Amino acid sequence: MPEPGWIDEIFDGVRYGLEGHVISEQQSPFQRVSIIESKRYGKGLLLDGCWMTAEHQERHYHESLVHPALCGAEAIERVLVIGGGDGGTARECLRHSGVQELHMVEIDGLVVELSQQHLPSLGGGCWTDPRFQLTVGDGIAFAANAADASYNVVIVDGSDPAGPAEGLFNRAFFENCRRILKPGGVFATQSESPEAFRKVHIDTVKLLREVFGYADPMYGWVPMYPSGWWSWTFAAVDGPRYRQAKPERVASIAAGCEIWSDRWQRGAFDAIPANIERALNS
Ligand code: SPD
Repeated sequence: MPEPGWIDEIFDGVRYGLEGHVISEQQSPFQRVSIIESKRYGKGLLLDGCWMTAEHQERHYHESLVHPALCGAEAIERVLVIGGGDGGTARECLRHSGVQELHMVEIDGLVVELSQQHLPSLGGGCWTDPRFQLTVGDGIAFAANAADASYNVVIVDGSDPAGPAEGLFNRAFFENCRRILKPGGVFATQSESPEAFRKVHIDTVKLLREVFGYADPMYGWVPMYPSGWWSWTFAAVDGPRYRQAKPERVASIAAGCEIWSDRWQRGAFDAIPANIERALNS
């Protein structure tokens, strides 16, 4: 077994690290994919040296990204996930029995392969669920080619806006996501840290408000990400329906959540930092 050491994401003069060792490191056509074993959070995944997920911490991120959208959309029969190759987002979506079809489009097949091999608890049963359909390909092109009004919920689970994920933060992509949403639909994306990626975060929320009409960030924690303070932004065209969780859907998933609850969600939307609220309104 390799000597344990520190595995760090270095960002803007700060190191965000876990004690552990690297199990597998491979270069895909898109990025360096690393699987690590950590002392505190179990096995984890990094892409190009940036933290993506870890077994004993992933619930913070995936529950926050999925449940406001799946509890707020008018209907949830057809769900599209762009990115999310570790399977955590698909797993949380499929906990909702109203989901009949879940299409996931992940650009990097190596992320899927290594997650299935080393992080099986992330995807859980998603990989063999008959409702689940995986496309290994470009999610931006997939959204551009999808039919108008074809999904009830569109969720973007990408990495930071550099490399393969850069196009997941621009107007053309968001416009396609709005176009492919059915009436009463909800769009969700991870929207970076209000501290470590302040400008990207503000620009993303403002752009989503322009494109959809309604968009609000929700704040929580992902301890190993830069600053540990993270955000997810939800958007809709017919009002902020993502803020109103449908009681029957809450009842069906709440007991199985570690972080998310209807109450937690309300607080997390309200926990907008004053300086971000001012910047969004300026
Ligand atoms: N800075 C990290 C942003 C990563 C967002 N996606 C994580 C993938 C987890 N499914």
